[in-house]
Amino acid sequence: MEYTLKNEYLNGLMQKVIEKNPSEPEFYQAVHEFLTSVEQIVDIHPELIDKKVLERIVEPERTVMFRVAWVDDKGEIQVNRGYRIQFNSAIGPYKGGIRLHPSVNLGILKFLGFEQIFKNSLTGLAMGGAKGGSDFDPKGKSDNEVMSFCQSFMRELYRHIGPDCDVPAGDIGTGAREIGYMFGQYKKITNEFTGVLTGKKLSFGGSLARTEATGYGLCYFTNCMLKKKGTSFEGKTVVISGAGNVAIYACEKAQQLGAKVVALCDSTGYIHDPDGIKLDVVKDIKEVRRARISEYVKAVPSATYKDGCSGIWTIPCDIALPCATQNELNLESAKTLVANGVKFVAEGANMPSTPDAIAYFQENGVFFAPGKASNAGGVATSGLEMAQNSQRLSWTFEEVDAKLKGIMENIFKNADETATAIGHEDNLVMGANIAGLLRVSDAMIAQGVI
Ligand code: NDP
Ligand code: 2IT
Repeated sequence: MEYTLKNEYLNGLMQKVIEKNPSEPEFYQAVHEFLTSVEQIVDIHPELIDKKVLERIVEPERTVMFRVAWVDDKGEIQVNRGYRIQFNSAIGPYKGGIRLHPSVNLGILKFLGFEQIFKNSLTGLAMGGAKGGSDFDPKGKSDNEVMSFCQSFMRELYRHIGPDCDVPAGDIGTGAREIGYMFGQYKKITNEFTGVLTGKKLSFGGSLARTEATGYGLCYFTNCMLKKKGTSFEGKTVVISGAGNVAIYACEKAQQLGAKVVALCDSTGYIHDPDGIKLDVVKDIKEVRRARISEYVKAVPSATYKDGCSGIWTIPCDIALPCATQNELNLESAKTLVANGVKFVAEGANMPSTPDAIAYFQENGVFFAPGKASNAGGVATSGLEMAQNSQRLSWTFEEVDAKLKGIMENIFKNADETATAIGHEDNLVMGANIAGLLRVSDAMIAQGVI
């Protein structure tokens, strides 16, 4: 892929990013998409160049990399690498998830941390951008091994985070179990019970609706897109990739709003249930037993299972919600989806669609939403968890859910109006990047050269 831009200055900046960050293709992809949007406004916002906002924003404020040694159930020592990228704190303490997956590397976490800056800005809350993680694979590990890893990970991370400094949370491979072990270790070392992590269990400071928030928020956002086009979820056929936290609760809310969700997948394959996914079966497989999605057909014999993930995009649908991982939906899949009549694509995962897939959607009348806008409900509700922790209060499910819905509707309005204002109506990629950036750039300039 060539990462060029028409604007000479922005093109030079892009080439500098490539030179300074060797072998980080996902980071280049995220920066390139961002600069392509910024290209639309550099003339009317000369401060972005004069004050070197763009040069500064592509450079993380701090990157921590560390050894994570732990002992497995056989008594053998294992060594993983841990990371925390504290990308930007202009509008609030660093905030973002922790990914535990064997594919994790510096470039992937930098793309995630970079996008988190604009996502968090769009929520309207006071949160800067960060991301962390490790190449540790929780799959197939015992609870004891996961605890051993999480404790070792936190033995180093604790010195870099804090409730007013950096507040990590879940992401791929990190759910309530991992957050619990990390929280316990942080508390043990610091002797402080604070809201230093979000996504905690309810018994020690977690927020109601945080588990559901990313998936529900994605559907609230998609609902705004549907509404703009004079329609709704009612009676629509939906395909959702993934079968993790985001996918499960996107499925739940889409069903509540009257849609029929016909497919889900995990990294081994996908299930197709033309009668509509039975979510209680999926929750039992994924949340209780931590098993493979292929188990679904044992409980629902009328459904089918196929190996491989990309086949899920060959299933005809009106709405596609990619909720698994980056670059899972490529140009070929985009063409198949369009040929089969898809009209709306909203990203639950971070950067799941390749750039050529996004361009294809936009050129073929598909209303497309980028993850940094449509999946912001998770981190927004993390922000609400932080607020509750600071007050030492818990809000009801209904209160949190209503705030989440309001935030998602605001994000849609902001991204949509920004896109229209620059002459690119319905281009939510541009709208989200620019609306997210302007708040951060205003704060960065006001705070001087730091
Ligand atoms: P989970 O770990 O709960 O689930 C991830 C799902 O995606 C699993 O079904 C997993 O399958 C599948 N998956 C992961 N990696 C791959 C891969 N390389 N190829 C194919 N399938 C894969 O994670 P989440 O649901 O929390 O996260 C999903 C996406 O949503 C990520 O992009 C994440 O960054 C993003 N996100 C998450 C938020 C949150 O609050 N949790 C908030 C905003 C965005 P398997 O089990 O087989 O690995
Ligand atoms: O990508 C994301 O926004 C998340 N994984 C959630 C981060 C958070 O701090 O809740």
